[in-house]
Amino acid sequence: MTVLEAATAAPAPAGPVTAGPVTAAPAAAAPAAAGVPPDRQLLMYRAMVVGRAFNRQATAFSRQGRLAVYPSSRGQEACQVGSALAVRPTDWLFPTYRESVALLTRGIDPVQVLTLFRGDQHCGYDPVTEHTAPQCTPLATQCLHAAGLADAARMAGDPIVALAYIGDGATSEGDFHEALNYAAVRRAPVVFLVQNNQYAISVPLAKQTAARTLADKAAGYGMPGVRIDGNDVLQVYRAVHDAAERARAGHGPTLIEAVTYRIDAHTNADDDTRYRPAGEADVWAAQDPVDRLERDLLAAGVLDRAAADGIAAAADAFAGELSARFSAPPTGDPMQMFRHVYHHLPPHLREQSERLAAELAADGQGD
Ligand SMILES: Cc1ncc(C[n+]2csc(CCOP(=O)(O)OP(=O)(O)O)c2C)c(N)n1
Repeated sequence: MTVLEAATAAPAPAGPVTAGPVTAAPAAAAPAAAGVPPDRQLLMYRAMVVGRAFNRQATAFSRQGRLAVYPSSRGQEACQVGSALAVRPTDWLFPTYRESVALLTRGIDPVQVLTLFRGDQHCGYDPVTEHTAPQCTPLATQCLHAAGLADAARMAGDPIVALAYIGDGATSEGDFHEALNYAAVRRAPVVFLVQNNQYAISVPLAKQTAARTLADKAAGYGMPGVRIDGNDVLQVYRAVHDAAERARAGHGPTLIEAVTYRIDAHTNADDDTRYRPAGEADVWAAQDPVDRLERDLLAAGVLDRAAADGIAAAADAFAGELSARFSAPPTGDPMQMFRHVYHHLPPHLREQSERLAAELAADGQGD
């Protein structure tokens, strides 16, 4: 089965709703494999291995100057894959810049996923057909969009759920508060998934909030808060799936805090050795979500070495194909960025547009 097929397969039947008081620590969650059939666990593994290869390849593109920027989710593949597979294809995702692997898992073409990071002001895919908003760079604004869309769907009787992704740092933004408050009051069918990867660029969580956990914040809005191990794909899948079905049944939003770690720097433009203690990433690497699932599946006999090697080879081939497709130059018209915002360009933008037009003409690319 392809990654795309894996991403669009129907979720497993609903289990008990994870609601009520927050769990004290990720380890306190229920046995994760319960209720997720082996073939589905295998699909998750495959999607995570492909996601890791995608992170590696996109990071290489950024180093080669073929992408303007790439925010890697290496170390967070369990959050990305588990969440994307836990909702229905008709449910809406509201991703941040970090969610490329979730979009890939959903079945969106990898070249389209990377379009925004190439410097195009539009995302490469059609948000309406993909049921996926453009990857959001302003922190937390996507939470408001998710709450609004979900509430509108609720009023229209459309049984869809919005899954809003957000980082730990962005929970300090006013838009996060406003979106959770609105969604809870309106019983909007939203799942807010916080990937607590410990840092907002260089700011550690302890400087971001005085709350004991981010999941604790849910109580203040009157919604369930769930804290899970974000490096365990089955816990992520289960928690998001249960929260989505709870929302679909009319019981309103849930806040999920997935505790994880960003192994790579914030983006290729950032030097993480300046703010992270040496050795910290190594401690988390021992909890690596891809290795962990591989170990579990090997131990359970769901996977054998030969199959794992085959999946690794397929992921390498996927990355190679992406690299080949990415050598084609972008097709967008650079002059497009000056259109459709101002009826009359202000003098500084007029000057820039004239300069760009002259450069394009000199390159033989002008109109
Ligand atoms: C409203 C707003 N303020 C500041 C920024 C600059 N900025 C970009 S990413 C980032 C850190 C976000 O950290 P977090 O929410 O933890 O997400 P992560 O990058 O770790 O996934 C900041 C401050 C921004 N994009 N938007």
